[in-house]
Amino acid sequence: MFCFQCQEAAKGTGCTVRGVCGKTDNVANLQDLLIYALKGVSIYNLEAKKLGIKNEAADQFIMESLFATITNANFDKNAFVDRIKTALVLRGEVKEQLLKAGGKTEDNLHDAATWSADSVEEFMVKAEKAGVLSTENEDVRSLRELIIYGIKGMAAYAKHAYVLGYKEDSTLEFIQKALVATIDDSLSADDLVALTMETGKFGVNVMALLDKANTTTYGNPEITKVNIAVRNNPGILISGHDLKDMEALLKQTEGTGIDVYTHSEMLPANYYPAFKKYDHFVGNYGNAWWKQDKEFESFNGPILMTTNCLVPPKDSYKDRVYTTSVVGFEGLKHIETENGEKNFSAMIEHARKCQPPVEIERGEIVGGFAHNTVLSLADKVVGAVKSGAIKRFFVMAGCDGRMKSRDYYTEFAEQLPKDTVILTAGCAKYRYNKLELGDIGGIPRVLDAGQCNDSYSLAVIALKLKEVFELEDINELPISYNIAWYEQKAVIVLLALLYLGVKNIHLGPTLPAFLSPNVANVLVENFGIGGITDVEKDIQMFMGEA
Ligand code: FS2
Ligand code: SF4
Repeated sequence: MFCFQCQEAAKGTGCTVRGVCGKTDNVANLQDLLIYALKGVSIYNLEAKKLGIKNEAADQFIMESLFATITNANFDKNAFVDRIKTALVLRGEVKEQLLKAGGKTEDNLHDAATWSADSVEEFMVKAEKAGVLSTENEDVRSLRELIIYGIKGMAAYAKHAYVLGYKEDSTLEFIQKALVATIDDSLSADDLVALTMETGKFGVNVMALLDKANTTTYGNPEITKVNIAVRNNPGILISGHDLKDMEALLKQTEGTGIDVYTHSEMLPANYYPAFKKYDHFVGNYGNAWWKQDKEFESFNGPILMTTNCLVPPKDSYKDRVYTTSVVGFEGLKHIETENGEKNFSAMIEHARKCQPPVEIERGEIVGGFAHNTVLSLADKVVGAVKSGAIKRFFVMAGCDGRMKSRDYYTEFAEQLPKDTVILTAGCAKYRYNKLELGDIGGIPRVLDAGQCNDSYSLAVIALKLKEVFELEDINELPISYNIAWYEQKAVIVLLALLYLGVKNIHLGPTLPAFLSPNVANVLVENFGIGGITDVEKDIQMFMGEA
């Protein structure tokens, strides 16, 4: 195996024996082969699209399969074997549709479009040649993988919108175009840089679509005080990003005596008006994904993982973890969609036999500062900037992770001057959303927009401020970007920000292992991308004092 898609890549270069995330070499190889198979399906599907043939099953399968390969989403070898088999069947179906409609395929089709195998053993042999290292030139490899990781994040967001009935064919088509581009040897490094920017453009589109899907279905997030203590009933904990699963779980648990709590990236569900009507929706339990080994243990009740990030579960609570959608882990119970619905009754029965959660914290956290709320406070915010009460905003969105070096973000938040405001989204917030950082004239110093996809809100806010202050360039705003990344959704967020013209983004705790020195240079020279150093120095640099 060779995997370097996340921030925890071993030794800062790549995992080669077993993932730091817990992914086995077999699963890593099968994920590579699945991506390769998706490239083959896309070759035919794009040709078919030119003739007006729409294979929705193929579009959806490609989107979901990319999502399944995101860090910490699925560790189940069989899930990937099944997906590779399905990909090969779909590839054949699309090819047949294409040929039937009089379409042609190129004479020298890429191997991704023609290879076949039946057994797991053959898959394993093929996978060795289909992985990341099969691209020899390190700059081309770097750009290809940057694009692949961007479309993985894009596919995840597209899937969340899709389940709520929102989709954009142009995004699904772009994903396939990008897949095929990564096996096209005629593309130069410059072509791939241009495609990286286009990936950012579609990243903006997909985040806007998901924002529309979430807010149209569940209302605009409102300023909310979220309870972080517990009650004395058995509970179900729900984690991940899928708001439709949240809704279904709340509906099915209503009146059962079972309480519902959010974990990690599901915290922002507390901000949506549609979910506030449920009395048994108690609040948020715990912190970011990586603390689940302790927090799932003390929660005592069943846990539903709707998306990443799943940590390989400990035996002590393994029987209480349920997966759904693209999430998987051998031995865990998986809840399928049947006739468009998910049935959580097994989890509810399970919860009845469990003790209430052990209280690990008390109090409240405040959030719900997505674009609609912040823009409704625009006068106040603009007034505070004009009067000098707010000197600078810091976008500190992205991911949290278990590396000790991420303490930087807590210290950074603590040491920021008191006339600054943090704009956050994603699970990165857990590094500072429980600190007592106070407010500026009633505006809290940490404004949480929501999940990582709600980084879109932060971009909308920045664009609005640019308009209000009549600036030519988004970079003239008093906003600095100090973003923590971990997995591939952060990659699409980053590319989206670059596409919107944001410069001088600092990325940590380490720069991606998949950026070759030359590709990193392109990002530094064109966009001023930088890493992090130490808290004091970085604050001085951001505040223009160094
Ligand atoms: Fe956090 Fe994990 Fe949101 Fe990422 S819960 S690192 O998947 O997507 O942010
Ligand atoms: Fe390593 Fe990250 Fe890949 Fe897991 S996802 S194998 S930790 S680089």
